[in-house]
Amino acid sequence: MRLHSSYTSPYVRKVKIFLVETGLFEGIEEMFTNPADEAVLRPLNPLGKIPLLETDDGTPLFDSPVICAYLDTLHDRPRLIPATGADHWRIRRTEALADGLADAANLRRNEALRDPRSLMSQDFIDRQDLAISHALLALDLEAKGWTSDGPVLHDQIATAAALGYIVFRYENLPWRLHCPALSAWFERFSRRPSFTDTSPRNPPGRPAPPPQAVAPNWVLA
Ligand SMILES: N[C@@H](CCC(=O)N[C@@H](CS)C(=O)NCC(=O)O)C(=O)O
Repeated sequence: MRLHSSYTSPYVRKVKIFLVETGLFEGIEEMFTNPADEAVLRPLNPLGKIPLLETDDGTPLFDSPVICAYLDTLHDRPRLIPATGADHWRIRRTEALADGLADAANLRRNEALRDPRSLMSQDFIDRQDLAISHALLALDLEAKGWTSDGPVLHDQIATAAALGYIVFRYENLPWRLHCPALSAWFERFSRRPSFTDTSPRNPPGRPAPPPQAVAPNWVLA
């Protein structure tokens, strides 16, 4: 199998954490694909986005929730996404929440870096800040159930990937103060090899990105 990936994408990181946690990582050929490379990505994914998984029979799979659900059928450990029942829907919903957090963080960043700055919409940024703060609070509620002796399922993997992106891009956002359960859980999860081995980094040979034109805010009281 071949995974089209990148150095910083939280969705790619989610897939990679999933691969490590299920013991499937060794069987993967990782290919760093620039989404702007129309010739490689567009024929495989009409949306031109990564992550993109080419399965052993050459089938292209996207997006990250679909890839993870597929990968969960390939290993013989306990499922990270239970196939049925309330836990299935709870975990899928938390994945959607975590992915939405990453979406808001990503959209906000692109908007805050808009050039020329006169085109930047502060309203749009404010709306993403609201989504970021509310999503983090909702994940804090979820994290209250994630004890150190419980299993690490896909809800935690998706949350770790999104939170890793928040920490990478918005290191000054004071979320830990408002989300103590999430913060304590993240401290634990951050020590897992699946997390440390998949840290985002600036692409080789590319300069560090410019600082945010508009610093992120915790918008709730
Ligand atoms: N919902 C998608 C989101 C994927 C996504 O937005 N990927 C970004 C990288 S972080 C991308 O490829 N963007 C390139 C583009 O939109 O042209 C998933 O979960 O896989």
